[in-house]
Amino acid sequence: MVAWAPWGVNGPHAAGRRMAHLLWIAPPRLLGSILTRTRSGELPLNTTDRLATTSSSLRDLILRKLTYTLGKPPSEARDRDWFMATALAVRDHVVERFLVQMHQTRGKEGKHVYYLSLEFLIGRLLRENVGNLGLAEELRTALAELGVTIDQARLAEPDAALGNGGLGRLAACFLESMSSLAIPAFGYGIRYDHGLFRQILRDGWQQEFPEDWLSFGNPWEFARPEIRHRIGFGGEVTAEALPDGDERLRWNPGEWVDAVAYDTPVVGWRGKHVNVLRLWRARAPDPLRLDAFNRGDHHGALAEQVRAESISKVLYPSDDSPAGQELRLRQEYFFTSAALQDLLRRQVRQAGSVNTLAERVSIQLNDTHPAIAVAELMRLLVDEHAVAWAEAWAITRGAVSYTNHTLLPEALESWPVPLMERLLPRHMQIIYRINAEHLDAVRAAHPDDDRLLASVSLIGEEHGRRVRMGNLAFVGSHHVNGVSALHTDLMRQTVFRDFNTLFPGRIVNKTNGISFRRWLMQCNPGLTGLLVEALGPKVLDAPDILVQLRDLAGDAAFQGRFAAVKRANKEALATMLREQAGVRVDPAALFDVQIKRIHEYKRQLLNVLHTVALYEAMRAQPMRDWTPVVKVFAGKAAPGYHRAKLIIKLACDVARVVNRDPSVRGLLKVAFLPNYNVSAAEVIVPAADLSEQISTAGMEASGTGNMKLALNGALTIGTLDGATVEMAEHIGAEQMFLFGLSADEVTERRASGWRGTQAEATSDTLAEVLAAIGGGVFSPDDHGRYGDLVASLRAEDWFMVAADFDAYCAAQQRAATLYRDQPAWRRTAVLNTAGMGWFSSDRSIADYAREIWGVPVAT
Ligand code: 26W
Repeated sequence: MVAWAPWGVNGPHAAGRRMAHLLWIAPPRLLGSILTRTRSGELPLNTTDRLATTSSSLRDLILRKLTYTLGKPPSEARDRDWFMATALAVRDHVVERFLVQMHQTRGKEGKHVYYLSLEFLIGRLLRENVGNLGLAEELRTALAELGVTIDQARLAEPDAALGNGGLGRLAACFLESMSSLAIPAFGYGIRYDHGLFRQILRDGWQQEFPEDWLSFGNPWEFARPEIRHRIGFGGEVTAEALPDGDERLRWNPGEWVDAVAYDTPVVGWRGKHVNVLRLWRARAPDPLRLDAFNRGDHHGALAEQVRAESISKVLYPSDDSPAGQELRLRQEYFFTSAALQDLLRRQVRQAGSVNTLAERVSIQLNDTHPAIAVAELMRLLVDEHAVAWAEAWAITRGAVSYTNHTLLPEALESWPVPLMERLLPRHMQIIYRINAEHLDAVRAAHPDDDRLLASVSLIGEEHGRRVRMGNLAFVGSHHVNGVSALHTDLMRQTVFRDFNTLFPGRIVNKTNGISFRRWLMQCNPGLTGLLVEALGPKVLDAPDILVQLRDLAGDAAFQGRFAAVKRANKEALATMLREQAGVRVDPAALFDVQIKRIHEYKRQLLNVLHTVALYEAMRAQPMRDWTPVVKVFAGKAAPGYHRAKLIIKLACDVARVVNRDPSVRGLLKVAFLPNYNVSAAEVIVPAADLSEQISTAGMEASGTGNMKLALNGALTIGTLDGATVEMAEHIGAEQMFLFGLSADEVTERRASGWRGTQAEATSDTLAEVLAAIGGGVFSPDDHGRYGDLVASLRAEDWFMVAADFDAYCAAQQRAATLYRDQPAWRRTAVLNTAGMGWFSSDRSIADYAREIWGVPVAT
């Protein structure tokens, strides 16, 4: 068996094209009927009809898909058609595994995990599915025979961006890991027609355009029109007297929307297991009001449909900032209710009743976005399944757990009570009752502590009465977790301090991880091949053996091969920067990358200030022996986040000036790559030398880009924030360029009334940089453009950009110096990869499974 079959990179094959044409003229015999009727106990496939996994059978299957499903002859096929045909062929293999698995596990399904997330940032799936099925080599040959390269097909796949950033990408990595660990799981989310916007930079200003990932169809998904749940909104609650004198409350919604299921299979590593990502699409129960249409009211006839379907139209592009709109609440309730109705139906079908729900399912809430689940599950149990309140509460708390992903106060969701009362009147009653019982218990344990009651109440009174979704999620969960050790500690000390006292032990840590399949094996086949040669194929299944690389870190020959892989990846990135950012760079230079959402706390601005400082220094001493540096920026700003958009503009303004200035002799280049997404990351991550993880300490919950970059041999320049702290423990702090204030020091500074002018007074460099930017050196067309930005750094400096500036420049200096000693740099790069085994999302998921979900994991 081939242990590692990376994607080949071949040119187009003219001979193959001719062959494809001949094959098309004489299409291969249709497979017999593949599926037989499945009664329980019967194998769902005729063994004689099982798909073969040879390259020729794959070739025939692709050709058949092209011909009969897409209706195209090979001579007419475009790259997109080859992608579709290939994906459909690969999907058949996925389905086959799924059916066999269903047969094997029927009746002995273990506890199921349900991962509820408003975002799944999936990216492309072809390479992942092919890689996990072990079909890469066969597919390469199959496509070559058809005259197509695997990359032609691969690059034609749209990038599914149903998420904003870290939280959504984490959900995608977690799903893949759950399949890889054979944990029975469903992902539940929304099938947005339009994912995250396409970013275009016009003269350095971000502009947003709708993204249309479904316009040519999605070959991975199965529409399930028969799986549909009714979701209510508005209306009123009525009381119905029961014969025993009790009353039963009934919600009569004023409006209905249907949630229709679309299933995407998620294949685990080595095709071990297939789970399903079930995304809901909103449909109006009645597509058309025919009476209105016939009256000539054509808009009115469609109004309900438009209103209903707007729920799954578009992803909110907010990241760490409140969305606030009613539509967002409708989205959250829509998918949460659909998910819960769906899993309850499965529970009743399999177990006969809802009573054993907590033993049979684990419901993980990805942030507070699905937190309404606590009230909705209560409603379904009490109102629809006639479970007594106390028992329903025990079931709910036994089944639900919640992950917090941010401490930023402006990102903690809360909904105005009047909006909730209008949209979800029954839920509001339920929340009041949960709150009353919760506060009674608190009062009993802590009499006369009004501050405590106000702090842990589910209703906040600060900005009008609002339902605090974090508090609702907390009381309704058996475990609440943070996403890095530091973040979890800060949760205990800050947002959930009082809850932590009331419910000691409920808050646990689950440090994030990344899928090594996507973020090493698929995006960096060169490095993967080298690792397999050095450590054996076991490294593909047991990433902890990466530590053995430490023995090779000083080996000149190994270093040389490691560096050669990096060099090839840098050449690929250089091509992308030329084509997409219009910047020519030298692949020998130090590639210093910062790729993530643009946000003040992530401090792209600090990086830009350093860029300006370096530029000024190079101009002052042009003939010094400078380390050549390429600064790569990529990331999107929330459309309404003006400061973030201004920071993008500044990076572009600086790039324009620096890249054109002959006095720096090309030793400093700056590129802002537009439209950052998962696919761009797959090119940038393997090519980076230096990874910027420079958030204000205490503000980045975890970070996962930090992990991707270090795994691929980038050295980190960073603050002790999020999971970077734990990376330093695993890699060794001396192998990183750590700098700046700690989280505690940031808190102290803020409390002490820190001002950026204090830093400016002691740093000539900072003073010069601020003067240049503020004075319009980079904005000759608009001298005042950066006046406010610079003023905010001189004043409160909330994000400690001025405060950390000198320490950051010193760390940059250390990096530039080390880069000149290539053997030392390479040794450090190898040690970085060696220390990253623990950051696999398989490890994260195994921790969730054992410590939160109570699900067995095969190890
Ligand atoms: C209500 C507005 C809103 C929007 C997005 C609030 C919160 C969010 C997310 C929680 C922001 C987010 O993506 N957080 C990131 O989650 C990653 C996965 O855990 C972490 O690695 C990042 O540090 C964290 O910023």
